[in-house]
Amino acid sequence: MKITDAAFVTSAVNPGGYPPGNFPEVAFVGRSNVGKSSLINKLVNRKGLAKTSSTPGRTQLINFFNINNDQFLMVDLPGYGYAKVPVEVRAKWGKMIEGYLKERETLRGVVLLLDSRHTPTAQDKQMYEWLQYYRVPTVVVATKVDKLSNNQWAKQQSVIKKTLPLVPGHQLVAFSAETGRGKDELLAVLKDWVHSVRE
Ligand SMILES: Nc1nc2c(ncn2[C@@H]2O[C@H](COP(=O)(O)OP(=O)(O)OP(=O)(O)O)[C@@H](O)[C@H]2O)c(=O)[nH]1
Ligand SMILES: [Mg+2]
Repeated sequence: MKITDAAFVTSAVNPGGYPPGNFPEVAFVGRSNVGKSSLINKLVNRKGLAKTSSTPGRTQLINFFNINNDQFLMVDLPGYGYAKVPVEVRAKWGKMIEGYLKERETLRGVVLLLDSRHTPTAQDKQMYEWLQYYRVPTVVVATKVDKLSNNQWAKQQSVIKKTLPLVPGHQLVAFSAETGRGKDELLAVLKDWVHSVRE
């Protein structure tokens, strides 16, 4: 799939703020600072489209982007698991993410991002289980893989597969927003989803 155009649509905190569900959607979820916004920017070749930051917890809203003039929408969900955020704010984020994933009828698939250097957290595991429970098509992406040697990545790959644990049939894509590794592989998955019909 070739992405020729990407434009910010709107930000929302609840379903009332979502844009009309007229197009297929692909959402990106993962803990704060894992690289969601950087990945979206790399996929669409636009450095500043989704705001990135070295300060965790930057994306606090659900951000919708229109891809290829109404072909589909990409949805940048707020990052979970940032410890320094007050409990009530964290609960609100959880609700925001869950509300979106559960209710959005045009959702065709979710990209779950994990940091390639770390063992998946309890929240990562929970999110992954939850996606399976609701039968949302899922691809797991290990981000920042440029920070690992091939050897280290080989090790981490088995740690991630074992810890989640990764379901047979689910892909684990090594990704780097720095080098572009994994971009074509991920775009191929998105293409299938956009052309799919969910039960
Ligand atoms: N080396 C390297 N750094 C990355 C990569 N992806 C993201 N980063 C860095 O990681 C930090 C967080 O990236 P973001 O894309 O803002 O992460 P996010 O998941 O959107 O974070 P929140 O919006 O806070 O949830 C930034 O400093 C990025 O430059 C990558 O592939 N390689
Ligand atoms: Mg972000």
